[in-house]
Amino acid sequence: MLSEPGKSKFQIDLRRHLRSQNICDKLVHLICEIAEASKYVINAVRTGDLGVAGTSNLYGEEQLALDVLSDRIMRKRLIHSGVVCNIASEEMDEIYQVTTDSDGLYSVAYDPLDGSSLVDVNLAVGTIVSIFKGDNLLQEGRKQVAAMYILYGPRVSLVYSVGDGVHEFTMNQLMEYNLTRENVRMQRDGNIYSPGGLRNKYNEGDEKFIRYLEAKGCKLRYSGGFVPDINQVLMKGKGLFMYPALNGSPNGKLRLLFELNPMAFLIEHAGGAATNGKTPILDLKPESLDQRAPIYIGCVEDVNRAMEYVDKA
Ligand code: P6P
Repeated sequence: MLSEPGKSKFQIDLRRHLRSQNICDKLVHLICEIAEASKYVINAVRTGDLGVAGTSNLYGEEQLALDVLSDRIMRKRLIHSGVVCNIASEEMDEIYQVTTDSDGLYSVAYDPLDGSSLVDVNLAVGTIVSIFKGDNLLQEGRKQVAAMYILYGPRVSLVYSVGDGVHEFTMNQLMEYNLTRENVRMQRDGNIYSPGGLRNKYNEGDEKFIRYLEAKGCKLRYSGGFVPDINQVLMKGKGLFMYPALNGSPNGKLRLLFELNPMAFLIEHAGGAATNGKTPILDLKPESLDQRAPIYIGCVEDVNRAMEYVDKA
């Protein structure tokens, strides 16, 4: 617990907390720059055009104006940070090389506004960020040096880990991020489940698992936004989010680099687990930027139980 004489932990800002984490100044600067960029993304979410951009992303999905604007905000901030050599975005077709000299620099993969289609019905959305040392973004997620998300909900919160606990900051009236939860921990077992995708496209094992959860008395909590749905499981410390393989979509929907790796890093460092049904997410070797994978993520017992049902299928 980070304590400062005369200061409640709630007055500890993001930079001060990062400096207590025994990481290099460049990584402190990078995470703070991403936090600064989020303030412009918030403005875009609250006031930006809700229409389509007339373009599509590397998955062939139609981009919204907010996707393109949020991506430009993030990319510009990272390019000018002075500590980034390569950038990959869910909204860009290929890696953006900032500099060929990667010595002491970082590579960043991000989803600038995950769930952007939810903004026009005023549901919570978020920015998801994965950070590696050096120039290689196609590494196993376990090699990330940091992961974070910013959740644009009724309150704006920033959650990060550099491998030493998971910590939440909440934005105050001055748009400063102050510590609100330190060393967030998952329980072994839970009573919330968040099933992504269409149930009528679930495989037999997944459908049986859902029926087991319902028989156990678990509460269904699903918003359709990966960031708020994961944040709920993480901050309550209970339950499981799943987006399984679907009939017709053997790898599910969610993206390994931009969504699954950072969230799996955070959940594991909070004492939880994340797998694709057979292998820990963080041990999957990405073969391409647009790789997808099924995911079961949350409490260790719930994830293990899911594997029992999936294995029997
Ligand atoms: P479905 C949003 O589009 C997203 O990528 C994630 O944020 C979310 O978990 C998932 O898709 C929702 O997908 O098929 O349930 O609408």
